[in-house]
Amino acid sequence: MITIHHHPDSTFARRVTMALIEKDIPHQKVLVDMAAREHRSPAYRALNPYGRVPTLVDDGFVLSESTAILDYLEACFPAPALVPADVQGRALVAMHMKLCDLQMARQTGIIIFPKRFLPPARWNKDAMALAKGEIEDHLAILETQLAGRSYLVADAYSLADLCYTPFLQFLALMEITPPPAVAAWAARLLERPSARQTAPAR
Ligand SMILES: N[C@@H](CCC(=O)N[C@@H](CS)C(=O)NCC(=O)O)C(=O)O
Repeated sequence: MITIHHHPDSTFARRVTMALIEKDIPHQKVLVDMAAREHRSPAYRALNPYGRVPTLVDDGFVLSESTAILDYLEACFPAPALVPADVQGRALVAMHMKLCDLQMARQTGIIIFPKRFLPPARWNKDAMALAKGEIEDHLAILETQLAGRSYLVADAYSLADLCYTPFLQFLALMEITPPPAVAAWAARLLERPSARQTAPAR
């Protein structure tokens, strides 16, 4: 049985819970009480030395990093497929997953962590403005790649789209107006049952 250590406010853990729903994978969830700093406890660090969620445990096999977990789930539960069948399609999905982390996920965290969890007096406004500009530059690139398409790769929903979904959720909170193809894509992704069922409370 797969166990996923998670927190419902975590964007990265949400990727994994979405994949579990998309693939209808039997699993159990363990809530890591981040407010109580349980993610920093020796017991949790024994699973994930970096003290981050998500972490997957599968019959004693322990795996962290959301994209690695998504790849593992895809390999263990290939249907319904969330990657294309062809080698080049899979390579493109891997590229987009990496670019999501490099160009959007990190920057989104810089903006939304303070906005969700800290009083304005503790916001680093310069870092947040820089991150916002980087996201806007990245969305302009995605806009050209998404023109005339519904999804990033092979015009089918894939792990590439799934990886972006938790971060696209917060465009409004980040006060980012996405260009039209990105806006339509974000709306399409956020309408999926896996996204609706995992939408964060704040
Ligand atoms: N690269 C990691 C990032 C995971 C991550 O940063 N998770 C956040 C919650 S969204 C966390 O656990 N933060 C706690 C901390 O860094 O202390 C992944 O893809 O799983």
